[in-house]
Order: sequence, then C-alpha cells, then structure tokens
Amino acid sequence: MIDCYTWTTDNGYKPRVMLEETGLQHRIVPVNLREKAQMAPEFMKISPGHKIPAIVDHDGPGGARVTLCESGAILKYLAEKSGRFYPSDPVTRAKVDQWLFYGSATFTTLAQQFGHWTIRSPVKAPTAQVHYDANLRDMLGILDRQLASGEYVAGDYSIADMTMYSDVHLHGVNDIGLADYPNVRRWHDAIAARPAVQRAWGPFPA
Ligand SMILES: N[C@@H](CCC(=O)N[C@@H](CS)C(=O)NCC(=O)O)C(=O)O
Repeated sequence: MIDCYTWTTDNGYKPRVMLEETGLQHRIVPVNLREKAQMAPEFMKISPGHKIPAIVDHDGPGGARVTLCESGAILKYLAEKSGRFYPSDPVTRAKVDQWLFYGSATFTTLAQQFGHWTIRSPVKAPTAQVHYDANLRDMLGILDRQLASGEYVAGDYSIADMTMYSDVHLHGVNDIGLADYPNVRRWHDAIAARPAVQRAWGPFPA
C-alpha cells in the first residue's frame, strides 16, 4: 500500500496520475496547503522541505518502508516499481530522464512563477509578469517543437509526459491558450482524454 500525500496543485497531480495509470494500490492523504498542513512535524519527517507531493510505500523493495518526496523522484520510483511508463531501452530511458528532469526542475518551476506573478499575487509586478509570461511561452514553444516529431515527448506515453502535463493543463490551456502551439494542443487533449488522468484530476476520494 502506498500513501500519497498531495494537494490540488500542479505537482500534487503528478503522482496521482501515475498511481491511477499503474493501478498500484494507494491511499490519498490530502495535505491542505491553505491551512499550512505541510508544516506539521510528522509530515516534515516524510518531506523535509515541507512540500507535497510525498509518498510512503509500506511495501518497498525487500519489504522496506520507503518515504519519498520530489515529484520527479516519485514518478521514477513508481515507474520502476510498476515497470510501466518508463522504457527499458537505455537510450529511450535516458531521453525520458532528460524530459522528466526538465519538466520537474525547469518547466514546472518557471510555470509556478508565472502562476504566482501573473495570476495569484495581489501585488502586481509588471516586470515579473512580462518575464514569466515570456518564459512560459518559450517553454510551450520548446515543447511544441519536440512534439512535432512524435506523439509523446520521448517515445511512448511516459513519466516525462506526466510531469509536464499539469502546468500545460493549468496555465497553457487556461491562461495562455494553446492556439499557437498545435502539437501541444494535440498532446494535451490526448492525455486529458485518458480515464486515469480524469480520475486523478477528480475530487479526492471520500
Ligand atoms: N520540486 C518539488 C516542488 C514541490 C512543490 O513546489 N510543492 C508545493 C505545491 S506544488 C508545496 O508543497 N508548497 C508548500 C510549501 O513550500 O510550503 C517537486 O517537484 O515535488
């Protein structure tokens, strides 16, 4: 059984999608960021940087209890555990890693800054807004060029796609619009139609 500590944010949806896609047995544990639940000492034993998502796998390798934070590390762990959405061919796997790291370290991080300065901040800072708007459009362009030659980011649908889908869905579709990025539009809509993705983006289970 895997406990998935999460909330309704871009990073929070990533392990939920992977858990739904793989069918690994899991339990969702909401961590209410608005109420600062991530600062609870018990949670910070699992995620020292007080960030969701995090998981506890009660049946890890050799029966070990594995605690893990960082969405990229969690996606990779779940991929290795399930043997799904992570190619075995070393060359394709290296490319999945490249886009997985780009997605979690660069794409989401900069998209979050866009979300903060352009959408949520009550203080308007035009320089930051222009900067992060340009960043997000640049990243959508990079993704669009990558998707011009393949259905998914690196070979078949994989954890590399899962890590970038959240911010494309939240900010690409809703805030920027994907009219200038037809390959990203096609990719987004194919992923959005997946039943596992729809379940993962639904309400928390009661
Ligand atoms: N690099 C981390 C970032 C995680 C992250 O930014 N989590 C945010 C929500 S999306 C969070 O928990 N923020 C609460 C806090 O920092 O106190 C990952 O990929 O998991």
